Order: sequence, then structure tokens, then C-alpha cells
Amino acid sequence: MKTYSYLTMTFIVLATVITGCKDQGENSNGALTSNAAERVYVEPGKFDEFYAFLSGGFSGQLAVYGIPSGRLLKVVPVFSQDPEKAYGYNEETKPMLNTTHGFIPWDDTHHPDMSQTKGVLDGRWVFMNGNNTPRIARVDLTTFETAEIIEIPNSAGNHSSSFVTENTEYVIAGTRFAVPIPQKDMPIKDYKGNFKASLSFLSVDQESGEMDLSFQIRLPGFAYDLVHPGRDKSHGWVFITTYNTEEAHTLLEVNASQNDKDFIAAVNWKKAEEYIKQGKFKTEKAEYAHNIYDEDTHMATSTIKNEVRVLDASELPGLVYFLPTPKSPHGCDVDPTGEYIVGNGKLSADLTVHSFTKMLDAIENKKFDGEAYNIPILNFEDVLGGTVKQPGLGPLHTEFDGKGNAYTTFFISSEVVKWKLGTWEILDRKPTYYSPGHLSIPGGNSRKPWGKYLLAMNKITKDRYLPTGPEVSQSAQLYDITGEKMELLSDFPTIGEPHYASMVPAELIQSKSKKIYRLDENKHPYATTSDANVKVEREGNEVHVYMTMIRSHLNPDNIEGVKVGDKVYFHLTNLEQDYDVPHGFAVIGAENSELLVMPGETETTVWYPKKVGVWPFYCTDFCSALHQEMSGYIRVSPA
Ligand code: CUK
Ligand code: CUA
Repeated sequence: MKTYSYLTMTFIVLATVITGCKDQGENSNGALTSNAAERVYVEPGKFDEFYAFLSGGFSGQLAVYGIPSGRLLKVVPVFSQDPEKAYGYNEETKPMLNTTHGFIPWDDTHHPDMSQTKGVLDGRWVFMNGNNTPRIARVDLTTFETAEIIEIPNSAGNHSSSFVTENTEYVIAGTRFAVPIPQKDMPIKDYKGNFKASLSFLSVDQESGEMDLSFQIRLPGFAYDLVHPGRDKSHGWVFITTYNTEEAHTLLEVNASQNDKDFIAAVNWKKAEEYIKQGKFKTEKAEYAHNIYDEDTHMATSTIKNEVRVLDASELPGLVYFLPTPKSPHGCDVDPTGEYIVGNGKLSADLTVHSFTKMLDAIENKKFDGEAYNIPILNFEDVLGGTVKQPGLGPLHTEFDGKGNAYTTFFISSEVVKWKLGTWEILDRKPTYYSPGHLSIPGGNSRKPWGKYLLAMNKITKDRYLPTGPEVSQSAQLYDITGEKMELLSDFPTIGEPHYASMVPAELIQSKSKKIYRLDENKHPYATTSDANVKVEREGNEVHVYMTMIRSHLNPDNIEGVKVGDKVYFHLTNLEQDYDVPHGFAVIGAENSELLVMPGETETTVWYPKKVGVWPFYCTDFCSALHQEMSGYIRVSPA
């Protein structure tokens, strides 16, 4: 009953804060630093100092921004179809969105996390989760293209993902919803004890980046929220927040928030590797799609796999321990030394910080306070590293600056609070506009933060921008954190709902960014690498057009012999070898999108001619003074 009233109170406070937003905003520039403008201004022709990769939330995309300017540099389609780049529309990339549920061209993305070497972000790949139809994607940071998507079986609500261990040994994927494993028809009310959860470990090939679903750890049927791999001294462990440890089948607050404490699960993945080596796993049937975009052919293939190795945490000692953590912890963040594990209890008045050293001591001395499904529960006081007293309302996520300070977002009280690791004192607080979710500091979840800026990603925008109808872009806010006090520098709009961002110094990526696909390396099976080889070939009712594009000609530009009811494949090769000279392609009535073909690249679109006539096609990207001349006709005769 006590719980219920605390929760109710929390929601009243929340409602007040949100409805009160409008008035606050009008005075909000009081929080602004006087020379903020020049500190975020990047002169024309100059580059930003950092790249920021923001998840696009329910847009399924990844947005690339320059920091400090907040300029949007690129939107990378990942779990989405993109009419600009034809990703998910052209024949080359459609297989990327294949799953065991069919072709799923959208998802809900939360956490981009970058590859690491020795605990330092290294600019090779960004991994990002698809929450809804559980998937993990890998975006290649030389091409800024989605290179791989792997589906996660035995999972639902792939939320606590996709966080990376110190040497990118694994990308870790959690699960939000416990489900029957394997799936079956059963009463929902029989959830307790019957539904289970999976924590998946995807190993990463250090050369190609290719992922492999190495193994899963089977966990009790709680809800799992955020994952953070150990750093430095806690490397080899991974920590996950849980809620609904009551295992209620309906999450109305009266059912699921009764427990005074939920858990952070500490998982020893080095131990898991030993168990795998000793053969202590079960091989279970589990279907999932593994989709890879081949760098040489620029074509994706989708393979359905059907087995996974499973370690059961209830049967294998030493694999998992539970650390009691107050009141529905959401974020789970490990400081750069690996000693402190911050559990942000959404409904807790204080911030709980666990100590990794104390945790190891308690495990060694077998000081347990009971067990859940045979998994030891450690004593709260034995593992407690410290408490930040009443820092704010509704803590969500914490990052670190590498100078011994931590920064936590507070959703309900709309602020970022800076506090000191070890002394637990509050050093500074600044309002955000409004209700931040995650925050990000470059490298702020790794061993080596570049603690210059902090980006707060806010859930509610209200009065920050000119109104654009009922829907307004969410806002990100940039703070300078080099001084003792945080300084608000700017707001900028974001796409979808960014949950998390990975930020790195520009030089880590800039020099490796590919400028051109070399025509002489084009291994696409339908490439036409010289004008001498253009042709139109018929195979039954399929017509293959091998077409080239170069300023300012599409070749062939007169096509005849096509009939209503044919299936026409346009294979377009861009013969240019200059940086930034793409050509586009569009034909009237095309159901698929236009193409945008980069120099040296080949792309294919399918067209179904439905009407007799002579129909034009043209280049959609203004490429030269003779761009308007880059066009042609296709004649369609009766069937
Ligand atoms: S979650 Cu969105 S605010 Cu999915 Cu990381 Cu916390
Ligand atoms: Cu090519 Cu316009």
C-alpha cells in the first residue's frame, strides 16, 4: 500500500512538471551561457570536433550529427526503408530486412554503441538494436552503411542492447519481455515460473566485423532493462537491471512494483566461456535470420539459422548473481575504472551505487541473502558502494567524464545532475528542456571518456521550437562540462526519438571514411563497368537492362521490346570515379523507390510495366549542367 501511494505521488509530480513546462520555457534562456553561440559555431568549410551517432527511436534509423554544431550530417537507414538511398527498396538491400517473421522494414532503435579496443571507442562499427522484432545491426563506419543484421531468437523487446565489451569480444543483447521458451500456446496468467528470459552474446570477427550468435544465457522470467559491460577491473562481467522481479503477468503498478528492491544481475561471461568450452551447454532449436551485406558484390544475403547454444543460469554455479537495487532500476552504468555500478531506480529517492570489489568479496565469502531460481542474491549492504542522497526525481541514465565525476539524467525533475564518485556529493545541477532520457559524453560509457561535452536527449519538446503541428521534433541539448559547472550551449532537433548516442572525436572516423567505390573492384554480378557492355537481355518474361550512368548520359537511353506484364530489372552502374558524383534513376510508375547510385557502384530496381506506351526515365540527382539531358525512353508494347 505504501508503494502504491509513493508511485501515485510520483506520477502527480510528473504530471505537474510536464504541464508546467510551458511557463518554464519562456525564462529558460536564463540557463544559457553568454558566449554559447560562438562555442557551438563551426565556420563554413570547417569541420566539427566530434561525431555523434544518435538512435532514431521508432524511425528505425541512425542519425549522424556534428558536435558542437548540432548539424545533421547523415541519416543511415538501418531497420527502415529509405526512399532517398533506396535501402530496403532496391534488390541489393531488401534481404537485410528479412526475419523469421517475414520482411520487417521498421523497428524501434534505442542504443547505438561503438566498437572498442582495450576499453576505448575505436570508430570501426556502430552496433544498434531493433527492439520490436529483436535484431542487432552493425553499421560500418568507413561507408556509413548497414553491413549486417542478425535476429535474436528466444527474445522479445530487445531493449537492453547493443552494448559492447572492452575489445568488442561480444555485442550483448538482453530481452525486455520474458516469454515461453520455446514459444507455445499457454495461459498468460501462468507467466510466473514458466516464462523465461535470454541474454545473448554475439561474438564479433575482429577483421570483418561479422557477428555470430555465440551463446545465450537463460535467466528467470523477470523484465530486464539496461545492460552495461564491465570495464577495466570488471572486464569479463556484464551488469543488467531488472524490474518486475515479482513476475507479474500484468504490469499495472500494484502488481509489478511491490518489491522494495529489484536486482542488478551480475553475469560472469568469462565463466560462461569456460562452461561453453567444457561443453556444459544445451543445443536448442531456435530459428533466426542472419543478413549480411557483402562489401565486394554490394549485395545482401539472408540465411536462416536454426540452433543456439544455451547455458542455464539456474543450473550452472558462479554464472549469475543478483545485487538488490531499489525500486525498478532503469539505467545500469559502470564507471571508467570498472569499480562502480550505478543503478538508477526510477522510483527511488536515492541513487544506489554498487561496488565491484565488495561484490567479489561477498561472492568469495559466500555471503548470500537467499536465492532466486537457484541464483544467489547478495546482501544489499555487502555490495553497496555508496548512495547519492536525494539527487532528483526519476533518475534514468548516468555517464562519466573520466575525471571522477558522474552525470545523471532525471526525467521527472527535468535536469542533469553532476556528482562525485566516492564522496557521492552533488556538485552541480542544470535544467533540461524537458524530461531527459539518456545523456551522452564522448566515450562516457567506456574506459576513456573525452569529457568535453554532454548531450542530453529530451523526451518532451513543448515550446523549444517553432510549432510544427501536433508533432514537434525531440530536442537534444549540448552542455560544456569542462568547468566546475555545466554550461548549456544549444538545442538542436533530432529524428524519431533518440534514446542513446555514441560520440567520438572526429579524427577516429574522418580519415577512415571511404570516398569512392572503385569501379575496377566492382564485383556486382550485374555490373556494367564499360559502355561497351551495355545490353538488354530477355529471359522468359524477365528483362534485364544493363545500364551505365556517367555525366551526362544514361546508356542505353532508348529501350524497346518490353511488354506489359514483364518484370524489368534495371541494373545501373555509375561509371564516375570522382568523389560525390552520384546519379539517380527513376522511371514512371515505379513501385519501388528511385535509386541513388554512388560512383563505382551498381544498384538494381525492379519495374512492372502496366500500361502500353513510351515512358521516360531520368537521373534524379542534379549532377552536371547537362543533368536534365540525362534521360531516356522505354517503349512498352501490348502483351
Ligand atoms: S532507454 Cu530510452 S530513455 Cu530504451 Cu535506454 Cu532509457
Ligand atoms: Cu546524373 Cu543527374
